[in-house]
Amino acid sequence: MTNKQTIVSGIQPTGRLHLGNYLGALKNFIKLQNDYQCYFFIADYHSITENYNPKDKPQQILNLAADMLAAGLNPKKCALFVQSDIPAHTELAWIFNCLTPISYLERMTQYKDKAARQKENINVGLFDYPVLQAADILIYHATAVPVGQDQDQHVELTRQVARFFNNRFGQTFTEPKSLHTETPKIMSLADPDKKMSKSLGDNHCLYIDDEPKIIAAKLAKAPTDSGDAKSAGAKNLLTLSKIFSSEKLYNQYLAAAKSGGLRYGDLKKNLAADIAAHFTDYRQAKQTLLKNPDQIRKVLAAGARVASAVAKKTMAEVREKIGISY
Ligand code: AQP
Repeated sequence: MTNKQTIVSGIQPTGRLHLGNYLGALKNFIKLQNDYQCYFFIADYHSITENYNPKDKPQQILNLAADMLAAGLNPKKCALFVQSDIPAHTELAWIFNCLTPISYLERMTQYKDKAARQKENINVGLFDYPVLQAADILIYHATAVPVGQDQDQHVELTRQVARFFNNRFGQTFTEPKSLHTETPKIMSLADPDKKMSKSLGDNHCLYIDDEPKIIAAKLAKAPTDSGDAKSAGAKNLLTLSKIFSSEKLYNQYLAAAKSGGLRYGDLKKNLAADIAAHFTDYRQAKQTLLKNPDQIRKVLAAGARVASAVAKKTMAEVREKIGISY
């Protein structure tokens, strides 16, 4: 047993990871695994609330696991597993469903956005997604959840669900808080007033496995301004430069912007090279991992064993408290 605090977070296997997913979440997972008891999962049950092809899903799951490992998650330091391998998540979600008012879910902005995007498939799962997310988190008694800013409303709901349960059945769950990086909301390249999201399209996202040439081409097209870095697009590029460029270069850009003479052509070229260099080792490690999918499956199975032991213990307590243990 350890005295470390627990954190939980998941990423959906819905496609390639972009800089928003990396800078808002995964980069933090890699840092936090050294200090926390960590449960990181591939949120396959969440991902089926959107339109998808079942033939693609197994590879999407393996790809995401390869991404997370290649970027720096160490299976000796964290439990990395697939959500559906721990059926207790969905079991607990059902119990939470019976405590959560529909009106709370109707307020969720992500649900409203996604429902508007997939009008032909506004399914109950999409609506109930935050309750499953509450179960994902609370089942491990997490005290914190490393996520991007877009997930704050869901983490707040998780706290409310914990309260509903504790008030009705006695103190059981801890109320967790969001943990943000210094970049909790990376904006789209093509439309910097919007959050970088896969669903906006490839030209909006820099994927962490994009080849250097593609990174340069995408950045070259990103909208900016006359040189004072007051526009959302220029601010987004400076945010990226703060992370990926040398301090000296970043300070030069800031000084140039102050005098209204920031040359975005240079910034974009240097930034593209710095981002490509940052992910070189990751890209190679991912290719190596994908050549051995059985190794990835072994890591996921080991992670599931660790998660399952904790989840089972929580469920035994929950069943007892809600009165279905006979
Ligand atoms: N733009 C972003 N900036 C910072 N953090 C972000 N996250 C997502 N976009 C940004 C964080 O990434 C983690 C994984 O999120 P997810 O699996 O739920 O992916 P997502 O939010 O579905 O990613 P997309 O690209 O936005 O997908 P679509 O377009 O399908 O909705 C989370 O911690 C999230 O906060």
